[in-house]
Amino acid sequence: MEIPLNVKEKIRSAVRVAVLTGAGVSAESGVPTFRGKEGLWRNFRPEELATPEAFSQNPKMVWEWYDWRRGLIAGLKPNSGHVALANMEKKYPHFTLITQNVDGLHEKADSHNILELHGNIWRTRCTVAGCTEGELVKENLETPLREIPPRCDCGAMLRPHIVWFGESLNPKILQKATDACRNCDLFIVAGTSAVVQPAASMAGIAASAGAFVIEVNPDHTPITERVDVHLHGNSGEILPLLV
Ligand code: BV8
Repeated sequence: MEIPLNVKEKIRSAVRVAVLTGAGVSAESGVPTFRGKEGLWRNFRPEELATPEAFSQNPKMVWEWYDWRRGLIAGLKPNSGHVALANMEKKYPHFTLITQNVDGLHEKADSHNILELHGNIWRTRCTVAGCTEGELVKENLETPLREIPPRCDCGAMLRPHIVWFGESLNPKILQKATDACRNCDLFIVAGTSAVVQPAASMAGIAASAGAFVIEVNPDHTPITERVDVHLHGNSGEILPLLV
């Protein structure tokens, strides 16, 4: 694909860059997207499982779903899109990577300034608020899990350190992401169907703050009409061309 001249110009002249990624950026690494057909597990839709209600009704089943996903993702590698974003970060004095993905592949690709809006599938926390372990976020759980559901050292059940539908995002992380959208001069939104809020509103926030907005996606999305340039194609191919 040929990158349009005005995009090259914006990439060169940008000083403050913010990037929002979704499941599409990890698709080429083999991670099933949320709304693609491969995202199904035992015929459940992610929206039916990634909720506090599903977890309180059937913690074992929700944990089996996460254990399955962790097993699937454990051996996967960042793709050229993740690597391009890690390289891009080095080129700008101000660069914020906002991700909806919970797979940890941006970190594996050596990105640094990452805001994980929806948490991280490799982290867990205790379900008991006053747990002696505190809100200690654990990273040391094996894959596959030895015990389902896994237990905290205090004996209570652990939960994935993930933001479920109907749960609020971490206010500090959300504030940092919104600030990055408001203060950037270049906003790249890649691999997201732009339906999940509040992430789906971020390109609009950047645009109304005067940023030049580039969308990278093989399909059209609800924000395609409002971005400055829509680059049709896979992020693994296009993002390296933008660096
Ligand atoms: C909240 C963790 C306060 C789980 C996830 C306003 C209006 C309507 C509804 C709401 C609203 N505000 C809040 C809501 C409710 C809800 C929501 O947005 N519902 C939607 C479905 C309508 N939001 C919330 O509950 C959020 N909380 O706002 O709190 C509140 C609470 C209640 C009510 C009001 C306010 C919390 C949302 C977080 C949910 N957790 N993940 C887990 O992973 O286990 S979201 C989940 O969807 C993933 O994180 C995923 O990243 C995210 C978004 O999906 P995408 O990343 O876009 O992936 P998708 O498969 O959809 O699309 C892939 C895209 O990639 C496609 O466009 C495809 O074309 C493209 N693609 C494919 N291949 C490639 C590619 N692109 C590039 N290259 C490729 N190779």
